[in-house]
Amino acid sequence: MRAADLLLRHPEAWRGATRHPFLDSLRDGTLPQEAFEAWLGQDYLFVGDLLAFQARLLARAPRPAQGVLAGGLVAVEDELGWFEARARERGLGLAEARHPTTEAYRRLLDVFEEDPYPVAITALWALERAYLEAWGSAAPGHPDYRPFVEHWTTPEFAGYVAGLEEAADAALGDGGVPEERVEAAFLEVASVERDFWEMALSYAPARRLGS
Ligand code: MP5
Repeated sequence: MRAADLLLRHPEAWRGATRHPFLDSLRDGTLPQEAFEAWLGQDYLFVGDLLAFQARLLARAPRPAQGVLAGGLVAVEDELGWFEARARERGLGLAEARHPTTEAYRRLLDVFEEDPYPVAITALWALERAYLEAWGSAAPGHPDYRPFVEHWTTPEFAGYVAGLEEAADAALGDGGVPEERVEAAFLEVASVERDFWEMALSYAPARRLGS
């Protein structure tokens, strides 16, 4: 199996992860400000969790995959600084508590950490590929949100995702890991990615009701 086969086998799940009213309204500018803020705060927390996951994945990666994973680790630390700068510009704080969806994603990363390496590298590829496609669907983005659309649609980011796909293909090609587990991990990523968009949209009205 190759990583890209998973996209073809599960088009509906993948569509759920990469197309969403959150992204449509980000493109046309109708997104409620609070929904965007909710996403920003929660994604910052997610990226912190992802950094820890990537660091541990790098530690057990085979030699040919170390380059792409080491580059990704530096990029993700850089990205935390980028989030902090964007939040400062908007006058927002970032020290929010994890929403249950963000917490569920963190626990899923912990599960992948216990999985064999081919499962974990495929999961990392899937979650990065999801962001590449999701933000691509929001392009060019309303001017208020354009820096975010650009961040996940650059040729460099697409190149990184392609590098992860190569690493995943190499790992999957070695065999030795049950295909069902790889497939299940892919579907778990697709599902929690959809939940993440859903969380951001539902967070805003919920917070208004509570205030
Ligand atoms: C990514 C992300 C991509 N930032 N948030 C979610 C919920 N899924 C995937 O990771 P990165 O490091 O921002 O490219």
